[in-house]
Amino acid sequence: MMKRAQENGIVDIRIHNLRDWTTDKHHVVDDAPFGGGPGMVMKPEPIFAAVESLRNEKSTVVLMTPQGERFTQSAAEKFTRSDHLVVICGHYEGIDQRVIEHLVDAEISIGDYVLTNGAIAAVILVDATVRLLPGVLGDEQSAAEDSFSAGLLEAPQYTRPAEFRGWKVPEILLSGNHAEIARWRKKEALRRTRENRPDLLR
Ligand code: JFH
Repeated sequence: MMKRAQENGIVDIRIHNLRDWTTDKHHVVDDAPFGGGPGMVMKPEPIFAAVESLRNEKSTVVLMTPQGERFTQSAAEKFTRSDHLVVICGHYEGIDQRVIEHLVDAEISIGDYVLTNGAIAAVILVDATVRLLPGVLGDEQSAAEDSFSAGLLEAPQYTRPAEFRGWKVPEILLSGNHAEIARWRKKEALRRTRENRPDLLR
């Protein structure tokens, strides 16, 4: 999807290496934390140099971090309206706080688990954001978007054959009664949401 979007001129995705903005012989981007403790911290200078050379007046600078605000569909809808995203992907255990306070517009976490690095999280943010750009999705997809925004999980789906290994497709779906089908889907969507994601029902 991202490849096709790029080929169609809908989006331009570039990957940069922070080490290209270092000035020391060994291209060092990390250092030990002030105050002690385990792990290494990303140095501010290469990140400031990189972002200041890549951003423009319209850029939104995003930092992927487990400490960030949760990434949601509505966050993707906001980012897709941005003209230019600069996504900072760290390695190591942390990032100098001055980057967060003086360079970053949004600190984002994709979920409550710890990845090995920010690039893995960035792929998810970029995918969810790019697919919302006009021309990336077909019409069927855009309509399906409404159902997530409606705040419920989707109803189960079936395709041919109507019977597989003795397991039958719910008869209502073969009935042609569209009002009854809509009612069934609403009921199943609620049941699934209650079972898998009760938090969505508040
Ligand atoms: C990232 C990493 C931090 C230390 C929890 C308590 C102590 C390992 C850059 C985003 C989401 C990420 C994410 C994003 C960027 C980076 C690895 C960071 C610590 C962890 C250990 C480096 C992880 N949603 N999950 N993970 N790491 N912390």
